[in-house]
Amino acid sequence: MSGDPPASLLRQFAAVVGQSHVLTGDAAAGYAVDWTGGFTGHAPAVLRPAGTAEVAALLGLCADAGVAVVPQGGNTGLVGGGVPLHGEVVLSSARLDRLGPVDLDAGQVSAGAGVSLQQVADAAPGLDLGVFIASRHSATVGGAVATNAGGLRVLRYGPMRAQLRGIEAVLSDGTVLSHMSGLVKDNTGYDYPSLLAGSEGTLAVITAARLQLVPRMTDPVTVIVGADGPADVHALARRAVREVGGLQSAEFFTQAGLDLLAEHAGLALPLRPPTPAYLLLEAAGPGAAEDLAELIGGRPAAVGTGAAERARLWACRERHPEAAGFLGVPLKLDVSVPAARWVQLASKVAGVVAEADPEARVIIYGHVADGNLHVNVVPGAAVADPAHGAGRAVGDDRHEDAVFSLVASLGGSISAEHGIGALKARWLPLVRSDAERALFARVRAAFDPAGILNPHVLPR
Ligand code: 2HG
Ligand code: ZN
Repeated sequence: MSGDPPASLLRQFAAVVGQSHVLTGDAAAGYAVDWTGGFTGHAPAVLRPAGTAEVAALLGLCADAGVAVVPQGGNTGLVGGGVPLHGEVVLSSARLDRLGPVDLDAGQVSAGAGVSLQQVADAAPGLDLGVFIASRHSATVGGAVATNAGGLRVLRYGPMRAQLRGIEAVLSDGTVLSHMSGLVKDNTGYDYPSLLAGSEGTLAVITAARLQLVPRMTDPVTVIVGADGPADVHALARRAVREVGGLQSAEFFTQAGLDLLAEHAGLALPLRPPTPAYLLLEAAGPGAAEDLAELIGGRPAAVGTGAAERARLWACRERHPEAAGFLGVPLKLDVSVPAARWVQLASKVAGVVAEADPEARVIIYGHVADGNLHVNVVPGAAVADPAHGAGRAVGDDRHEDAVFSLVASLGGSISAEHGIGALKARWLPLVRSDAERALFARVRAAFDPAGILNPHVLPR
């Protein structure tokens, strides 16, 4: 169906969720734009179901009417995957907010799709959620599973998929799938919860997840070590992974990003004099402080053990997603390469962007131990076009072409942890073969024969 849903369909939606949970007009506008301002669409209606049965009823109505649906959680995504860019109806998980009691025997909890990651992390005093991302206060369980969110502790606990012990989800024909018993060992057929992790809302609407929790850190120590550049950072991070038993995080950023944060956000620099690059390490448990001290040796370093000091050091890394935004609307590229090629990627990426657009500004940072680099690009003023959301002329793909070609030549991925969304769909053939994409399409058709779930995310 093209155009906005007819009034009769809106009345049917209201009969399921109640009139006050069918938002239209100004009330729906906030759901149509992402937080970077890079993706703006139009939400003809935002539906706020209170439970799985209501999700099933709504999807049944949408499938019958051929109305496309974009599931939306905390709207903290970075690739336009949760925004109605083509006038889709938004299915908000805001009211799927039930957090179950923690199962202390299994160290697990069941959480509705709309529960925030921070609420899961706070569910029991001695336990924590293994996935730790800067947007954790807004990002939701459903969105984090659907995008297989990564973040700052992947080297220790893996991404969201690794925390998943079960799922509840609704197919586009209204069928409810539920496998929430949380068994650690369960070889009884296809592992569809894993398949839904990273499916970006294209296969089913996730309504709840069973999550494995991890022990809460004890006696954490955070350090920022000064380094000469990517090669130095990478070598030190590799040693940290081997030599620091309680290592939780190994994060890279540069002085260029810090300078922007210092100038525009008043951030205090961690080291004086500054160095070109930095490695933030966090470790916990017995021996963490000693292991880190041995690793650092005589290098310049700032060390934090108390909550306030650690927060001050973490701000230097966690606020990096904002840094490029002070220069314009950033293009957020999230790439990874095999470990042995990370230095090449981090050293060359600004150069390939400069060849394509000499006035572009590039800020890099990321999860060095995962081979993951975030490349935030603010295109040069010469190509800025305020009419186009990303601050670029329509059809100007030079920046993505430059970065993704470099990544592909290094055997890497054009999305390490943010997903393909709308932003990267065009480049998927660079890293996934015809046979793979044909299989994706068959899987998708099996889950969503009506073709209504996030139809513009990942090519069909
Ligand atoms: C991070 O690691 C997030 O801070 C966001 O993945 C990265 O904004 C970005 O590009
Ligand atoms: Zn990241």
